[in-house]
Amino acid sequence: MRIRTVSRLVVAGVLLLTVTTGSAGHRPPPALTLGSVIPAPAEVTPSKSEPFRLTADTVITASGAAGPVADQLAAALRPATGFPLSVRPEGKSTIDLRINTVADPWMGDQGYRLEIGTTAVALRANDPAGLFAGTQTLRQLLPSAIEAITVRDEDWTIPAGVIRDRPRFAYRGAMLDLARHFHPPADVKRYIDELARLKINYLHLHLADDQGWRIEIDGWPRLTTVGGGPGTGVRGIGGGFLTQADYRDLVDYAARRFVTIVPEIDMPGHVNAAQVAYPELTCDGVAPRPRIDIRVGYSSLCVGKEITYRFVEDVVRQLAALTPGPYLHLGGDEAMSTPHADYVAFEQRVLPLVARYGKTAGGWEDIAAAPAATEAVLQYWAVTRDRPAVAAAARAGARVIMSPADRTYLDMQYDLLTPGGLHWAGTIDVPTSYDWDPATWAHGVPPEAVLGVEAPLWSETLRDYGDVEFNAFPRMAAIAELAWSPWSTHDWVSFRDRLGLYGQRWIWRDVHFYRAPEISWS
Ligand code: TNX
Repeated sequence: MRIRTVSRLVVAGVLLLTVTTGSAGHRPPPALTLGSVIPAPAEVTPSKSEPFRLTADTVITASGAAGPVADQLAAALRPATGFPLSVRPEGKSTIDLRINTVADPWMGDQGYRLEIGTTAVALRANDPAGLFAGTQTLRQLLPSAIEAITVRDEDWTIPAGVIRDRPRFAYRGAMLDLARHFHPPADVKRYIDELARLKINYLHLHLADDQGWRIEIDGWPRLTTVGGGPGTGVRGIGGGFLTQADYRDLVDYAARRFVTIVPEIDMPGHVNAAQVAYPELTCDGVAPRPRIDIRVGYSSLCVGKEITYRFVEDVVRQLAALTPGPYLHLGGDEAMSTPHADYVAFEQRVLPLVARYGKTAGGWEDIAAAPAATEAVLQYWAVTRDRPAVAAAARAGARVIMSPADRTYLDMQYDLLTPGGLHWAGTIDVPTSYDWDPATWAHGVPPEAVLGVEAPLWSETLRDYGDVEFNAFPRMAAIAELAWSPWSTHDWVSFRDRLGLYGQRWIWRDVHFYRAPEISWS
C-alpha cells in the first residue's frame, strides 16, 4: 500500500488532512481487447478467431459518401504504420467501408456495425456519421502506438469479433468559453480532434461575455476591435477574436469530423464587452468600464430600447447564416441585474427571432422563466436536482441538455490541490463526473425530453491550451461515455480500466491530461 493522494480541506478554520490509500497504481495494465473502447459500445461480441493484421498490403475500399471517411481513416493509420493503405472505390480489399443500401433501423443515423475477421474488416452504417464513429472505434482497437507520428515497428493487430453500436443520446456536447480567455482556431481544432475521437458531436462556443466579444459581426465593428482587442479577457491577457472567415473555417473543420458548432451569444446579461464597444446598448447611454475580473451578474442589455433588438437581430441573422447546424444559443444565465419582468419580456421577444432565421433556440435553464422557452432547448446547469420551472417547460415541450455544474463543469477543480479551475460547484473527480444518469438526474424532467449531455469548460482560469486539456481530460471521456453508451454498460471499474489504457493514446498525442489518482495510467 502506498499513499495515493493527500488533499487539504479548510473547514471552519480547521485544517483537515485526508489521506487516501489504495493500490490503484499497482494494478497491471489490462490487455487491449474488443471491449476496451471508450465510449463503451452498445454490443460487443468477441470471437476466438485470430486477430486481423494490418500490413503493407492492406487496402481500404469505399465509394460515394463513404469515400471521405475512408480517406480520413487511411490518413490516420499511415504515419505510424508507414503502410500505403490505398483507398479504392472497389475491388479486392481487406478493410471495406460501406453505406448500407438497405437501412438498418437499429443503427439510426449515427450507429454502425464493425465486423473484424482474421482476413477482413467490414464497417457498415446508414450514414457517413455512423461510419465515422465506427472508424474511431477501429482506431482504438489498434495498439496505442498507432497514434505515433513517425513509423513504428509494431504488430498492428485488431482483435476479432463484432461490434454493433449506436448512441444513447443524439446530442453529445462540449462547450468552450472563448470569451474569458480567447483560444485561437488552431487550439479549438485540436480540441475538436480529441472530442471527435470520443464520439462527441456538438461543440458549443461561448463567444461573448462581460470580458470579451469574440466573433466579428458586420455593421458592429467595435464589438471585435474594442471588445475583442488586446487587453480584453480575464486579467486583460485573453484578447483575440474570430473573423467570420475563421468561424466558417472552424465550422467546416468540425463538420469533416461530424461535429456541429453551436454558437452562443449570452444575453441579456454577460454583455459588458458589447456595452463598452457600443454604449447605446446601456439604458443611460454611458459606456461602462471594461471588466477583466471574474464577477458575474452586473451587466444587462436595455430591454426597453429598440436598438437592443436591432443589435440582437443583426447578431442572430448573421450567426444563423454562418451556422449550418440546427441550434443557436442565446445564453440567458445569471441576468441578476435585469428586473424579472424585463427578463421575461426580453426572452419572449428574442427567442422567437431564432426560429425566424431557421434555427432552434438554445438557452441556459434560466430562460425557463419565459413561456417561449417551451420551443427552446434548455441547458440544465443547476447543482440541485430540483428545478420545477425546467421540469414544467420540459413537460410542455422543451428539450433539455444536461450540464449539472457539480458533475459536468470541466472548470471545477478535480480536488482542492489541482492547479487552476474554480470550485463554486464543488470539486469533481473522475468518479463524480462518471457516476450519474443524465436521463433521470433532473427531477420531473421526462427522460424522453433529455436530448443529451454537454460538458462546459468556462475559461476564467484557462490561460492556454495546456490548461484546456488539463481540465477537460480525462473527465470529458467520462461525459462522452454517459452521452453515448447505453446505461446497461455503465460500470465504473470497467471505465477506470479502459481509461487507463486510453491514457496511452493521450500520451502519444502529447495531450496534457490530468493523471487522476483513481486511474492506473498504464
Ligand atoms: C457560471 S453556469 C456561469 C458562467 C461562469 C461559470 C464558472 C452559467 C450558465 N454561468 O458565467 O463562467 O459559472 O464556472
